[in-house]
Amino acid sequence: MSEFTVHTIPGSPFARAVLATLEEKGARYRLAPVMPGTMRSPEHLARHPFGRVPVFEHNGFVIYETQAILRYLDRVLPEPSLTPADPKAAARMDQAMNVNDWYLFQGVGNVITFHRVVGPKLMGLQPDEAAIAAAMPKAQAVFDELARLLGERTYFTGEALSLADILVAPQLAFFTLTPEWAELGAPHANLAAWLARMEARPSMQATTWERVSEMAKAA
Ligand SMILES: N[C@@H](CCC(=O)N[C@@H](CS)C(=O)NCC(=O)O)C(=O)O
Repeated sequence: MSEFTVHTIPGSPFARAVLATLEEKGARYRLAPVMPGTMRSPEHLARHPFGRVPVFEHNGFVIYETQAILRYLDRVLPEPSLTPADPKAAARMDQAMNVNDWYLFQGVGNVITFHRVVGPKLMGLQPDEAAIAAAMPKAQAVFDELARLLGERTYFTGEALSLADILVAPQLAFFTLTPEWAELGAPHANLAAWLARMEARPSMQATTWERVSEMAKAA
């Protein structure tokens, strides 16, 4: 029998994308909690040489990098498919996923949501207002582009959910916990409505920070 294990700290948006994909596929899985402060431990570095989460295991096969994990899951659990068959729609999916990793997370999410949410909640840090202000012009450009890419579609690639939606939604859900959401996300009615659609999905409801914390406690 397949055994899917996700190593993560509760709250990680990248890990939430993996968990939500498993939920969308109706797969059973196990959460292996990584304790805050242990990301650079020899034990975790053996799983992830860059000291990050998530790390994923399937019957002894270990892999990190969220996009690789999501695509692997979509291949080993083909139903329902989360990759469009149409080449242009698939390219749009890949594009949005790379916008997530290269522009939304780097220098935007890992600054603004770190200083507003992760640092205060997990490390007792005060937000670095100067760092947040410096990240805002790039953040504005990324949110504008995400809204443009989504357009009037139901999901990023059309009428059907894809891996792009599942990767981006946890990052944007994190932004709704910050005051910057009012400036970045809320003015884009299409993006806000898409996020509401995503957050209403059982896969997203099953993988909130609170639900993943409960899974971690029960593990
Ligand atoms: N490229 C990685 C990014 C993973 C990542 O940055 N995860 C964050 C949590 S959401 C992390 O582990 N941060 C810990 C750190 O930066 O020390 C992926 O796609 O999995």
